[in-house]
Amino acid sequence: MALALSLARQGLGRTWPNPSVGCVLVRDGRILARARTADGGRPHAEVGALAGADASGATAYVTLEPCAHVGETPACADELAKAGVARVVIGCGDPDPRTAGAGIAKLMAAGIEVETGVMEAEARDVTAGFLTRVTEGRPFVTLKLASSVDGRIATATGESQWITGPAARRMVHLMRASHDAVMVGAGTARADDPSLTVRGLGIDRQPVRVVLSRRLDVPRDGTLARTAREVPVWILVGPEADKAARAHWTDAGATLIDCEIDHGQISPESALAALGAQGLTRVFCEGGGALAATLLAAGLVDQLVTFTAGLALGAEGLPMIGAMGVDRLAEAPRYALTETRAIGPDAMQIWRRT
Ligand code: AOF
Ligand code: ZN
Repeated sequence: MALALSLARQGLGRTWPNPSVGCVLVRDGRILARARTADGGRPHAEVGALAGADASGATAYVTLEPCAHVGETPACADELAKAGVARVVIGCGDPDPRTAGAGIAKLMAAGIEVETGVMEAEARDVTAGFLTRVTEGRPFVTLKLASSVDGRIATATGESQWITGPAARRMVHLMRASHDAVMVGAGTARADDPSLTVRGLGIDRQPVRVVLSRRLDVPRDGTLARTAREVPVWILVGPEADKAARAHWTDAGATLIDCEIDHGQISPESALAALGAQGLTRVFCEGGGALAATLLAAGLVDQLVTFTAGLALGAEGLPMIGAMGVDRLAEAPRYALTETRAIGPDAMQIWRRT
């Protein structure tokens, strides 16, 4: 199962709208075949592994309950049975209503021995994006924050490059690659003219680039506009986005998605629901401070990744998170530390919503 999980991890950011699943076939203590869900979501992991070996009498280790539905690919539960697999060991259940226990039932009906809940916490963790999309209708959200020790992201004059070192920035690119999309607010798109792509890692599949811009006031001659045909750009807009801007961005190759407005800004719930409806399972939010505050205040951040550099910028520096309207501690979303690590001269910490 640990091997199946590591296979599944390798597919993160590459299989949406489907989960990245790992499958290992074993017989007499020997590994016969292994596979993960293919890029784009098909074929499924089990089908990939079964293609590589005669699996009769084998045990299949799968991170997610095998699917029960016949779609563009056959049902994995049926395929495992057809191949004569004797035993299936499952990490976590698949909440997709087409499966949700029906995969296990099919296996058992075929006389296969089934064991569930093996390394379940790890399996749920690698499948978190898909689980969140199916059960909550939105993608799993990771918020990245990079700041000085005193939580500043720029000096008072706006200088921000670079607060963290090259190793931390490289880690950010690695994290972008394990998400389906990278998301920023319009302010960041205007201030930084970011490319939001994964660079320097030899990765061939880029995450979708998502910008929230109520008025669609993202520079039309910027990097995103210039490259929208190479790597997808999706802009979440409000009703006041004007016709000319819409036409410009559509012509440039961007996809515009209309969202609801709440308290004068794009409703974060409606934005994430729209992204979930498009099939995204894992979104990596890189700010800015206003979007970070909105998402945090709405309780829509599942995981925080913080990079902290060893310098202090003082109270006049720009804070990394905007106003959240928190009056009482109990109103603030609480996170628990799951990992802490030195990355070059900086600290990286990963926090999970409690
Ligand atoms: C598996 N193994 O590797 C994956 C599964 O649209 P389809 O037909 O490809 O089915 C997608 C559904 O299959 C998806 O919603 C989820 O329930 C399941 N994903 N299942 O047995 C896999 N990726
Ligand atoms: Zn399947």
